[in-house]
Amino acid sequence: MSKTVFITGATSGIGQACAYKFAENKFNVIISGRRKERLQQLSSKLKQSFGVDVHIMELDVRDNDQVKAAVSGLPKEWKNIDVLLNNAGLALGLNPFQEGNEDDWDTMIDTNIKGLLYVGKAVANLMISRGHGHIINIGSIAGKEVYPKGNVYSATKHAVDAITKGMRQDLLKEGIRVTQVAPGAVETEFSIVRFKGDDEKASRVYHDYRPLAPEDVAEVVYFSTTLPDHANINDVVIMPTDQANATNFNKKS
Ligand code: NDP
Ligand code: 8X3
Repeated sequence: MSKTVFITGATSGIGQACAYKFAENKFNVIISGRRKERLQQLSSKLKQSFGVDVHIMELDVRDNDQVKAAVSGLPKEWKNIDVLLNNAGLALGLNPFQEGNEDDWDTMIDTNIKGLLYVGKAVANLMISRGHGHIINIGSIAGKEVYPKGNVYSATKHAVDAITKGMRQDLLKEGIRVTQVAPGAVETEFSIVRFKGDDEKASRVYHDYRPLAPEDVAEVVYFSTTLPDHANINDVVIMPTDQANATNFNKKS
């Protein structure tokens, strides 16, 4: 029988690459995000290329009422979720703390922490009723270290690190595996979002060294689901070979 993966933030970057990877491996896929047109395009591509079933969930993870309604309103066959990928997230701004934009702080906290909690709880309860499941949270090297001007984004990813550990302990008796995948620099729309559409500033983040591609992260995420049920990868930090830690890059010039 086919397995089902539920991916938040599937309209771009790491989430989208994971949707392809799981579909290629014959998982049926629940794809969610706010941009409906992108979800529709992705759905058509996944069905066409891999012959899997796809369920579109237009969802803003910050809205707990929306999350509860979307998860409880899933058609019966889609409630058998084997893997949840809590991926939706963003950074907004790169400012010293004292110059931080409070609205950006709220959005990062609401998305990266509260959104992950809302979706995580709703889906964990479906998994508990089946005594089976795997939750994978996308953290970051920014959840392991703090870099200048990373302040609040880094705090949200440290929260993901802590929540992942907490989930693993509380779900221990429920047959649910919990994994964190924490990447370094990945070239996606992340920096375009962070710099609010300033493409030039965004492209400088990935200039002069080789960053990860979202497909590299998808390899690790998918691999973590292929271990036998009795084995779990707790935590993976995946970095570009050209990046030693949050701030140290092998730039050519
Ligand atoms: P992208 O900007 O390419 O993708 C972000 C995804 O998150 C989009 O699909 C977006 O969908 C979704 N998203 C954002 N806000 C919301 C929301 N409120 N509700 C639902 N979905 C939302 O960036 P990445 O692929 O790089 O980011 C994915 C994850 O990886 C994030 O958690 C990020 O923090 C993390 N990460 C990224 C790294 C990098 O260097 N790129 C490194 C380490 C971690 P939509 O806009 O359609 O809602
Ligand atoms: C994204 C990686 O280092 O730009 O989480 O914050 S970083």
